[in-house]
Amino acid sequence: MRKNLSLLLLIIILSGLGIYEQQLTLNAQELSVWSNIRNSARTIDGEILVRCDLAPIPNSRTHLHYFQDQSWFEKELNYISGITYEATVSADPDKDIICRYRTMMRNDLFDLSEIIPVATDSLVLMMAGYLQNDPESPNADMLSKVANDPIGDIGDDIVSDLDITEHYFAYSDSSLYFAIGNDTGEYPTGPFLGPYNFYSTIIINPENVIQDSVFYAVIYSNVFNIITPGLYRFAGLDIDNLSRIGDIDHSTSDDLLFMKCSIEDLVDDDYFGTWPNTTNSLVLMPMTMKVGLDFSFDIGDSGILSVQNFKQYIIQPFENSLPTITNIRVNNIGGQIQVLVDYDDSEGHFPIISRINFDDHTFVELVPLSHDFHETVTFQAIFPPPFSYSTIQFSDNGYDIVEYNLDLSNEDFEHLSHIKPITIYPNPLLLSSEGSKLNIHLNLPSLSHEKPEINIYNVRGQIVRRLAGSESNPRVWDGLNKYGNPVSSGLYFLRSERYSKYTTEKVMVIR
Ligand SMILES: [Ca+2]
Ligand SMILES: [Ca+2]
Repeated sequence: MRKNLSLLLLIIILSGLGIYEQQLTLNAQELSVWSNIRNSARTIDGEILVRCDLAPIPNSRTHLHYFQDQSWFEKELNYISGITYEATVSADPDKDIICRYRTMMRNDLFDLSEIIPVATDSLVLMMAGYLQNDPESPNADMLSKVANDPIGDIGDDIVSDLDITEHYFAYSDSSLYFAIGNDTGEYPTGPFLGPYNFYSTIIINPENVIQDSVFYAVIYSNVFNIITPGLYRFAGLDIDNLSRIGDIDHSTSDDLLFMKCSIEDLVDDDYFGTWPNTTNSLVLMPMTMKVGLDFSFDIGDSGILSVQNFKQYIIQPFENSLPTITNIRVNNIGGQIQVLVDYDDSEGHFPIISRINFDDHTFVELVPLSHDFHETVTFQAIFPPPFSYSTIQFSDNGYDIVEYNLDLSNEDFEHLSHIKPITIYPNPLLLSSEGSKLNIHLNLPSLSHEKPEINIYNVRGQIVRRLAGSESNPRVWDGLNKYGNPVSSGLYFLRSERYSKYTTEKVMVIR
């Protein structure tokens, strides 16, 4: 069965969209496993926080890699909220930082058995390493590592020169760079009369249906003058349908074999399909082959399959202007106070600090309603009355604060302070009737994760019963004390703590 790779690639991308639609405004230009990549300004500690929204792919693991001082560094991601993850990179204010994400997942997408007889259990999705200067001979540190490969995973009749141990990839504006490591660190092409060693990386346009099993490969080999190092088009693993479509540069250093081909040679080939394609990606797999004098192909070893996304994220840390806040709106929604503000930052920085501080030293977070910080982003906070004079604070670097006064004490909102934080019914509570219970509504902000305990006191100030913090609204008191016995008739107090403030409501119990 032939598979349309582009369709499968879209499935993975779309698998993340259900969640996006609920939480965020989707940026159609940025359909990807890693979307809304954004960073803060440089902090006083010389660090930059980098966030992205990750499509929820089962059995996957994602890291952030960044390029600094001619090397790539790998960072773990920390969970922030929703589908947002964060990593911290150290930043020299004078140097660009190239960032890329790499996701390792189970391969549920590609079945290449039609064209290449190898198992592809795992898959790497990564933003390809980008080389700004199109270097003649890059070193391994400049290329982005795709993966290691086990030693010894080759057949008995395969020489260890063909045992792949690691592989790399990168691109510049005009070239593709490949590197393969093997078990010996040497890359002989084989004896004069064969069998011959082929070192290659297979290249597939995932959005071009694999018509007639066409794929491409950079190959380092030497079979007389018939198959020389170059960029080739295959139509199945068959020498008769092998066409040389471009030259490659090749070299050996750091025990690695480097190959470099022209992007133009590849994408201008008649069978290649459209470039750039919709997902801006190529599928790669390093492969070694043993080729007989009769031109029979045997697979030597293969490395992990990867989808290389030609998307770059480059941070320029040397400039910063502070964000501006406009259009502050305060609304009464169902007895809660909703504050909306519009946030703009000229460098597209997301804020490290975004909150409303109250005069009693408590605060609520302002939460962004979208994640594309190159546009205006509206932030929202919802919190319960009572309210007072307060300040809105934003900072894109954690120490330069942009501050606005928020005066909530005007008459438009005076009535809000009369809304009871706790409402109860029935009151009085007649315990003598069958199944009678007290329903307790906490008028909590919808965005709050706070689940306060409600304590019930008698008139002597003793705790009669604790109602644990829970999501359920209303909470219910069955008129029993903590020992499970019905309380006696009289006045009781319900008390709860929110935002460090106590609120109290009275209930009369009649038996
Ligand atoms: Ca291997
Ligand atoms: Ca800024």
